[in-house]
Amino acid sequence: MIERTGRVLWGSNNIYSVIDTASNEICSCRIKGKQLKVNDEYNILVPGDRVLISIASSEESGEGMIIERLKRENVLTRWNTKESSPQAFAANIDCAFCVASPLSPPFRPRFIDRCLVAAESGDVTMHIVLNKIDQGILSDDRERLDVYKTLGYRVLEVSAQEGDGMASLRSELQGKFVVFMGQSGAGKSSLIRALDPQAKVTIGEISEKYNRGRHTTVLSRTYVIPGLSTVVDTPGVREFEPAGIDPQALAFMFPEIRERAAACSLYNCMHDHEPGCAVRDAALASEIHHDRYESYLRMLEVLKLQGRKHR
Ligand SMILES: Nc1nc2c(ncn2[C@@H]2O[C@H](COP(=O)(O)OP(=O)(O)OP(=O)(O)O)[C@@H](O)[C@H]2O)c(=O)[nH]1
Ligand SMILES: [Mg+2]
Ligand SMILES: [Zn+2]
Repeated sequence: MIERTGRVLWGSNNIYSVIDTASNEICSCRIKGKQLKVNDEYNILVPGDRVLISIASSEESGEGMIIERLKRENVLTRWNTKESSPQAFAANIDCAFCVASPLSPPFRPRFIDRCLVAAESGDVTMHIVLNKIDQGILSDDRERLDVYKTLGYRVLEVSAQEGDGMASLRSELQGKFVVFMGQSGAGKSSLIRALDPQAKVTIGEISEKYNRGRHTTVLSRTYVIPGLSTVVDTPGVREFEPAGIDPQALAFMFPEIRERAAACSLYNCMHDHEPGCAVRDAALASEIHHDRYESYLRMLEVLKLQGRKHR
């Protein structure tokens, strides 16, 4: 038996595709018995997880055993509504890209806000990719994108179809292990195809009736793009809820609310309705964009509810 370290690319039914750190070879591995002691987690291993594997030294089987999951540097988690519990979906990420589109599916800044909060809480750097710029962009959405830029988030405007902006996306990806996430139909898989025409990736259509994607990608798959980067393509979702965040800490996941929350002198303030709250005052004075504050308020309610459901 030889022990080595590797990185999980994807997995299902206890068969994981793991890339060997030393050789860069991809092998399939199983979790050995009950050795992997990570309790109370919906997903024990997610794309990006670093693992200790042992591979039989004989030539016959290329299959390895996963013995241990190594400590995560960061993790992206969402709330699994069906299970009423937090669900990790990627770990040890250099950065994540929240992929959105301007018209079909429509631009939804609240959705982006929730992704950004999940990233902040999991210690992941997140950039915003507005794909399909060939469809044009409405002025309200332009304003909202500018707010993200002012807050320090990187916004890339691209078209997987026409190729606009793809060079800057490429340079952002260079040498990294990244995740594409976002609404179904925004074009996550299309971007991967545009970056690597050889990638065996399935692309779906936009439902005309509902103007949204058809959930074409159903399982996270990871694409090693030669000479560029490793990209986890995640299934698009209709709704995204961050998970595992103490409602009291939520204010610190919004860069523009953070400082005001720290300066708020009210005891145990949730920064939502309390008179004299520094955050609320800043929102009333439009120093915080009203729609971002609205995002904060809505997420606060959702997190309070999660806390009651998750035991
Ligand atoms: N006009 C335009 N359409 C695009 C562009 N990129 C992707 N599309 C279309 O958008 C649709 C959805 O693309 P996908 O790549 O399957 O979207 P996805 O985000 O992977 O969706 P899920 O797998 O369901 O999460 C397809 O019909 C693509 O052809 C673009 O840059 N411009
Ligand atoms: Mg897809
Ligand atoms: Zn306050």
